Amino acid sequence: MVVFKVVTQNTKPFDGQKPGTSGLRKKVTVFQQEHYLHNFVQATFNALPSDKVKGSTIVVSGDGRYWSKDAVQIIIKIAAANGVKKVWVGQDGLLSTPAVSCIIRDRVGPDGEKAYGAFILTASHNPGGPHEDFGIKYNAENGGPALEGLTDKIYSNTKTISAYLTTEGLPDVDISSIGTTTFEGPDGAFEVDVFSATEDNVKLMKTIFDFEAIKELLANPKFSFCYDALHGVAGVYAKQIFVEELGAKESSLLNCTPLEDFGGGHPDPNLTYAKELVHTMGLGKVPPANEPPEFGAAADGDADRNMILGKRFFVTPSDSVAIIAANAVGSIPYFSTGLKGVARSMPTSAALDVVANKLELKFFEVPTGWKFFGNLMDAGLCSVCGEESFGTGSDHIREKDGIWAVLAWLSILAYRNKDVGDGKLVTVEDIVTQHWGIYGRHYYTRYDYENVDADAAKKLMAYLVELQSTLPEVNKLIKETRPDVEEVVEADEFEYKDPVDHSVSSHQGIRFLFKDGSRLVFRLSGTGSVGATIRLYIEQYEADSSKTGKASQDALAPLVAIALKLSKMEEFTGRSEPTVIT
Ligand code: VG1
Ligand code: CO
Repeated sequence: MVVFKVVTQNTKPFDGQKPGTSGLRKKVTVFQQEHYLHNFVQATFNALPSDKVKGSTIVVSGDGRYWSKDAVQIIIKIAAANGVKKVWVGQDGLLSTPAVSCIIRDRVGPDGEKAYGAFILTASHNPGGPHEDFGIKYNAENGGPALEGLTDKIYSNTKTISAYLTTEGLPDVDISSIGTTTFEGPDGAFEVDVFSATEDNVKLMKTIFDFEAIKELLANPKFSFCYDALHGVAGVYAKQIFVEELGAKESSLLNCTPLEDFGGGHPDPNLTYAKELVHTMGLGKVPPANEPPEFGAAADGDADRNMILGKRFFVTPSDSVAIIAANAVGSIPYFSTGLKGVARSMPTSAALDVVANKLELKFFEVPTGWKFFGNLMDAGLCSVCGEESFGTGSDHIREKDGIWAVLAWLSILAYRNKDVGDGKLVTVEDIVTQHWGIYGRHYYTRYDYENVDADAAKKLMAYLVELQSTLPEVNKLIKETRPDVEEVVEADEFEYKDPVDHSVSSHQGIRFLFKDGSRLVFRLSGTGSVGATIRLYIEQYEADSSKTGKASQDALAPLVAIALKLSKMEEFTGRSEPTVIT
């Protein structure tokens, strides 16, 4: 058996190893600097209680982006040196973010062991490749992203780190085939266990959804299905679940082979970046050669996001979570006893609020980032939650779950069509328009200004905060720009007090709240790797069901004009157009 030693390697702190909304994301070239990843991993181990780390099992895997395989080997060695007894790795180093969450919570190893935490190697929806992004985040024992208390500790450790532990004599481990490799370290055996990326996840999905009902829907000749993994890790799960388990045609999968550079694209499931799917579904500029499928969906690089499309129809993520919540009971066996509560991130539209109100469900509004849902779910306060950024999920795990969202929609469609017989199929569009008829419609859009000069972005945000203290000024400007828009009645920076652990998160987005319930929200992204990204969220509620059929850009045009005027967007950033509109 291979015997290894533990050695101490001196190092110096790197600037800027502060985890953002979802982990540390930087250019690959930054991560490739000697000691860079090592420092962050050691800083994480130092932030965890050492008695928990010693003898523990840790998961290491990710979305398969460029440099992941090197990173897996580096982390295996640092883990071994820090007293970890077992490292679990998905085959080829691949595990989706939701699958990691599932594995931490549900997987029991051959020796009865459970995982204590995970390093997830992903920069999610950011592009990959030698000159693009890499990322790492730590997930805790509940399967969810590390909370701010822990990420603050990690960051503070990165600023003072002077040495890390690694091994001498421990070779790179073969992660391409399933099986366990055992080594001998100073504290005894150290094991690396490579296992199927999909097995535990499929098992869990089968306990949540009625696979037979979905199978029947997919087999209905009137129904057609299409899924685009944008060359991210979702492809691995899509093949197993949609094709192998549910009988979808192999040809219904687009870009389902994971690639280190995602084929050169942005693995971001929205109308701008999921080009092929958007075209196939009849939502592109040029009509497709074939009749579009009834249902289409896409995922991001690490498969925690989802975009849901009907034939020539886009479902906004804010509507999607509201519709899933409204239809869960009945359509999805996991929710047969009802929902414990629902939650959304602050910039997500209030469509979910209206459902919660009508169905008398507990409701929570949290800051942007999935980590904020974890405490609510652990406390049994929330079953379904979502973000406007194409994230939807439930308390079956502690991450958003792209495949789960697709299965949820297929379940709703299957349920609505169970007695369709020779009749007309109930479509995605039907479900959404019926929903608007009952609950009203939240017109919604998000403007992203990517890679803006960081200083300019900060100045714009500071200017907006200042503006908030002079509402009469703001309302005067509104009157001058669009007299048809109601006045702003409240303006603040969103602050969240966690109802479970009472921790407070401040400066979570600048809000302008209008008399009729419309909202403008401004935030700086916490997931970019260079410069700054300004996000502008615009929302307007229409309760009158005769007015819910407008084109969203028309309905929102007055508010967009006001947002750009108020923020002096072009003046500060030099941008006359956003990079992405969703
Ligand atoms: C973005 C989204 C946020 C999401 C986060 C991580 O963060 O707005 O809703 O939770 O990405 O998603 P930001 O700070 O850039 O706005 V993922 O799929 O990139 O892990
Ligand atoms: Co993601």
